[in-house]
Amino acid sequence: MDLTEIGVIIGGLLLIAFVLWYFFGERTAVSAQTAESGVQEIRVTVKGGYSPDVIVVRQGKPVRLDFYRDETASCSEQVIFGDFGIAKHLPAFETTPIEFTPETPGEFTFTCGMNMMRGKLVVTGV
Ligand SMILES: [Cu+2]
Repeated sequence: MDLTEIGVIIGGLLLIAFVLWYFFGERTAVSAQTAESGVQEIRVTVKGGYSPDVIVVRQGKPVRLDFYRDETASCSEQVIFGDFGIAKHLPAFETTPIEFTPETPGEFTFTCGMNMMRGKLVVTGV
């Protein structure tokens, strides 16, 4: 391996790092953890936004998103997963589970009832 090849490899790695940073760096993409029951679980804190606001799950396995609403601001009292036909009321300072099984890979936006707060569910293929 000569210096040129090493340079190309390093350049390629830097490019990959840059692409990852560009698309994911600003937001926090977090993968759901699969419990023993086989359910992909993740806790989402609702406070002026969703944290994490990018959630990665696998296709074809049940998902449970535990939304903990850590505020009383009316903006966040509802969460809507339009692609899954889900609209749920989130009582303040309580955890509300939202359960479904994503059958198709893709990116699905979820929002508050006013479409102001946004998050993204990324469903990856098997
Ligand atoms: Cu809102």
